[in-house]
Amino acid sequence: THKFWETQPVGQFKDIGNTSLAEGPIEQPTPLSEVKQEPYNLPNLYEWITCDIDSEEMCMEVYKLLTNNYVEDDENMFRFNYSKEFLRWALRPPGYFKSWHIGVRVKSSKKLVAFITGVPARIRVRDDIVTMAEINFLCVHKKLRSKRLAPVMIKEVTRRVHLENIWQAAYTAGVVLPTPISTCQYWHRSLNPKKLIDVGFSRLGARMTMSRTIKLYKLPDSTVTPGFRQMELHDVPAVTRLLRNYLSQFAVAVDLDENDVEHWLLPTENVVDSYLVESPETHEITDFCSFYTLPSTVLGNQNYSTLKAAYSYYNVSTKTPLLQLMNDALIVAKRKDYDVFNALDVMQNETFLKELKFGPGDGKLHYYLYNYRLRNPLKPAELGLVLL
Ligand code: MYA
Ligand code: JJ1
Repeated sequence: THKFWETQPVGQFKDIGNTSLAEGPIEQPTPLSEVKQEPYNLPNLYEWITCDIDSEEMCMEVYKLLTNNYVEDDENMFRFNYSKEFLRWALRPPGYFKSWHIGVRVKSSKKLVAFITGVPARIRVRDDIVTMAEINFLCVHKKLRSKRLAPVMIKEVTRRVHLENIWQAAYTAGVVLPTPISTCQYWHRSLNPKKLIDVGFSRLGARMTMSRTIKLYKLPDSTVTPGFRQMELHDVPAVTRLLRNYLSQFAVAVDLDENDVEHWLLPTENVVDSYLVESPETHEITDFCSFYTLPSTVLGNQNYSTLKAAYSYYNVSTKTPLLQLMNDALIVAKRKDYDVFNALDVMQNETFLKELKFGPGDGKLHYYLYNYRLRNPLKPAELGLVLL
């Protein structure tokens, strides 16, 4: 019942728990000369393009395709609205390949109707560091759904990844496919409860009034941790050391060097925010927290058109209790006018979610690896990886 996924080198449902299968690559690499040199065939009306995301026009076309056709919640009330600046950041990390930013146009009208991307990343799986593609932003225009275009997009990105001599990938999806390495829960912390209720993102709890709800979620105006400040360029070496040491405890985690940290974690307005704690005495960097900005379009509401959401990214505590660090993150997000702070139950997030008044959402996020088998699924707390 997964006609496409059954043909791919991914963990199959029938193999779950089969201890005779070793962990690691499912298929061996082939010589590059044996990788198909021409793109896969598209239905005749369509053509492949490589997107130049640096170009303002191209970036705008991608932005519009995603704004109108990308991921929605299960009741179609909200749709992810990644900004152009965010897309440029997400798609141009150190060592990125332009050839992995793939679009499909209608030949006659030149209209962009589908998109898929990859970016390179080193992912550590237990003791092995594997160069992978992180696949994201798979999107087919609403009017072209269920025509089996997605499998062609996936095969084409796979071919272009293989051409760079990379043979594994990591991706997340809201749908169940063969076979998740882990299934995570979304949690939400209201910052602007009145608006969240007005747009249908959350509901007034039982025996709760609006004023009691507003009081429940109130936060102080300023952060409490001495030495808490924005990350700056000169912090990159210290933050890299802190993060690498922290991420070493997880079964699957991203492997970040200083270049990666500069790209992924140095603050970029309305894209990514990072804060750290510099000890007022020793000037040591002891703690770190970060979130990225991903608004959602509110579909069909009279009063509001967008929801401003912060998504927990990478957080490390060595001196400041994680609870206090994340409470400071909530305080800055509130001060910056975010409506909600979202987090997955990855890494050590379980330890603060309930206490800081996050509630479970109706969405789950499944994590996947391509051409790499794990014998058993992981607990979310064993994941040190957040995809955008
Ligand atoms: S996850 C975000 C995905 N995007 C959205 O949800 C946006 C809104 N939806 C759409 O645009 C369409 O519904 C999409 C499917 C494009 C998702 N991941 O063309 P179809 C399988 C993987 O008739 P459509 C993200 O971006 C489905 O099971 N496969 O369907 C990560 C079926 O196969 P099978 C998916 O609805 C993406 C087939 O597609 C997904 O018109 C990672 C049906 O195709 C999904 N999210 O289009 C991609 N949804 O029959 C994999 C459906 O077997 C990367 N399908 O069940 C793999 C690694 C590649 C690189 C490897 C390198 C070595
Ligand atoms: O945002 C999500 N759910 C919200 C809105 C639900 C609206 C009706 N369906 C939600 N709100 C409850 C909040 C409440 C606040 C007070 C405390 C209790 C909780 O649950 C969900 C996540 O929960 N988001 C989605 O469904 C979007 C898609 C998620 C899959 C993403 C796939 C990503 C692609 C990867 O590259």
